[in-house]
Amino acid sequence: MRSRNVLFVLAFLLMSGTSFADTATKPVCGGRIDIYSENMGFGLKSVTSNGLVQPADWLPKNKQGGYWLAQMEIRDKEWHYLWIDFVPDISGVIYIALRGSLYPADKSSLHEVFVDDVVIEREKSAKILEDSFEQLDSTGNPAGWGTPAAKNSQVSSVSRTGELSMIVWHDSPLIRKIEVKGGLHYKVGAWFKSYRKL
Ligand SMILES: [Ca+2]
Repeated sequence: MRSRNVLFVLAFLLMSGTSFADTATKPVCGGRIDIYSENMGFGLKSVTSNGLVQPADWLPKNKQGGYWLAQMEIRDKEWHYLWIDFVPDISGVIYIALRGSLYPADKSSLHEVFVDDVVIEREKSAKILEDSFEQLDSTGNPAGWGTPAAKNSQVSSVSRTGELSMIVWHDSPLIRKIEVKGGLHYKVGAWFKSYRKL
């Protein structure tokens, strides 16, 4: 059964050769959610998503279990919901980053995405966070969120709900940290929309 599946995948890859070329010349944008423990010091397990989910394969093997990401391609003008669900091995601090998919820096304008309406939920609990990015703090970032560099996030009036959303891309994510309890399911979901004129 396994070998038949491998053959099927190979056949599919051969048949879809042209679409790889299309993707290379016309990058699609994508929404992405990263979750990682502080210093990748503890693992996150049972990770599932409605998008493509993977560990951080650029990290050393012993750190990969502490950093996961989920991403989803966006090929139309609609808002799309992406979620990632996980269970921390132990209690501690985790970081959540909302960003766009990775593309070469010289194509940055092709993969900026709007993000709005993030929800963080914990098993056996009420929602622990619901944010439509309507409140900005004195630094220009949505309250409770930061950016990796010393710059403000980009605010947009293209919103899914309320009046504002944020514009993010791979190198310009919105990040926040939350305390988690080991052994419980957490789910982070957010809505993404292409910034490009499609
Ligand atoms: Ca909003």
